[in-house]
Amino acid sequence: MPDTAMPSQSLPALPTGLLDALSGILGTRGVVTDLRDLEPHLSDWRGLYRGASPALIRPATTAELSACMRLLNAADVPVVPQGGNTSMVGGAMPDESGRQVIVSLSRMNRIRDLDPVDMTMVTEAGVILKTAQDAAAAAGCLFPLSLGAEGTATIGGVLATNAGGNTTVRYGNARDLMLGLEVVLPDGSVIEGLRRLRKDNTGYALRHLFVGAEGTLGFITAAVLRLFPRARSEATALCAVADEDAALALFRRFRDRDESAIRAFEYMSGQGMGFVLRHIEGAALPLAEPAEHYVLIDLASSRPDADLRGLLEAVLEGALEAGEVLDAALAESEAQRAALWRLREEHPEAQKREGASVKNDVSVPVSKVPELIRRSSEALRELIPGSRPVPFGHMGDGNIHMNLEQPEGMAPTDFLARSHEIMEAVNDVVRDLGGSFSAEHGVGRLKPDMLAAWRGGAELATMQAIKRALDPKGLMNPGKVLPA
Ligand code: FAD
Ligand code: 2HG
Ligand code: ZN
Repeated sequence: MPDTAMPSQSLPALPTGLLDALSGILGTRGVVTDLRDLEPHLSDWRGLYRGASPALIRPATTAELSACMRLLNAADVPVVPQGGNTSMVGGAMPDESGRQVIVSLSRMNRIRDLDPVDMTMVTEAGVILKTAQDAAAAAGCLFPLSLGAEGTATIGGVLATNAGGNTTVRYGNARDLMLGLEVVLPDGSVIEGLRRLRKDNTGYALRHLFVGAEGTLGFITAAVLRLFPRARSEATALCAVADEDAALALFRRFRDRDESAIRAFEYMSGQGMGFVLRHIEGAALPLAEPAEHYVLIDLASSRPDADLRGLLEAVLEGALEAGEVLDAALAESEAQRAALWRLREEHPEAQKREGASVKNDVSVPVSKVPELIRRSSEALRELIPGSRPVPFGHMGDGNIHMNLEQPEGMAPTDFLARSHEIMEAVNDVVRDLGGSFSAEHGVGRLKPDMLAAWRGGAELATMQAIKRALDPKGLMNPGKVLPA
């Protein structure tokens, strides 16, 4: 559970000569030991953890990382991979022991290749997600993974967490966008799997082991990513809908009419939208009046003549007549489209500004989303009177952020002390609906106990056997994902 231990003030010694040996491989630029420079790497975006570390190393090539890992592994030094440090579950945090070396691949930030015929892009792990999107766009293609942290999160990080985001409903998770991987194992050996093949049934698909492993099995150093045709037609709308069932009914209307046109289908509650309007500068609701439930619909097609505006209007007209949609604003320009998306993407920041919150990144079958929202909200309000449920997220793929904001006036520490109960209240509903306690953010340092409870028996035993086989000394991102 969240903790707030302070970092050790004096730098704990690594084995004698190790820092010099690492500097010998990386140069002085590649080894950071100054506390001021380490500082941003010792706490996480949510402010749940504060760790300590003797050093952060920054290899510039796969060979350098491999050489460093040979040394560190031989010296029994635990390591923590860190990308953009946007993890929502403390996955990239060192613990408080002051023994864990942070490894950042931020200098491995080259796009090695982009091929618009194969529709592939080979990027190093330190490439920022937005940079990868922009490179694809510059070549007339699309790299579709899209999430609020895309200006900071890295390709290594999004693959290591199997990130989802806004476009999963159409393009799948990060895993589905990956064809090949280059990986440095804990002992320094390198899996050279940068194949760009659509078909490759040659033994175990090792690349998939490292996607979603959250840095517990090895380092992802580079990846072959899939590209897609860029959008040539787009249409976006924000709708006020009658209730959760109406939101689902609207999704089905679009799916029945043209599933291939749906790029994103996001749900937001009146509560969350209220926080955005209160805390985010320039945010404005383009509807006549506030509602209890909203949906953001984003349609896209690579066909220049796809009449998405017509599709949007036709479906919304039917839904208005049926009383499912109460009001709608259709983007008339790129600026309006961006403004609508901003109302959705600022939800995490607005919630943070409102006060303390507990996140529940859960998924259920799409048909159960309305029930999930209703039952969890009720359970949470009952658990902590005055608390404010803030469900929002990727309704089209069944992943709702079933978050809870503290009651107004309650001390944040008193509220956060109940994090475990809050998460379990939601998990009880999720379990009943056949869902998962972590849809896209992963397990990290926050939820290994849940993994034990939800994935026990042969499933957990197999995960532990894989961990032992690849990392027998338990030095790769210790304390993350698997229960102690
Ligand atoms: P980090 O946070 O640095 O690390 C994440 C994990 O990956 C850690 O366990 C780390 O050890 C490991 N890791 C990092 N790099 C490597 C590597 N090269 N090799 C092996 N392991 C590595 N997530 C979603 O899925 N969908 C969203 O919509 C979404 N929205 C977000 C919005 C905001 C505002 C924020 C702050 C976060 C959001 N996230 C979302 C969570 C987060 O952005 C993702 O988990 C992202 O994939 C993490 O990338 P990163 O580079 O920051 O990785
Ligand atoms: C999103 O969808 C992210 O915006 C963050 O996954 C969700 O803040 C959250 O709980
Ligand atoms: Zn999300």
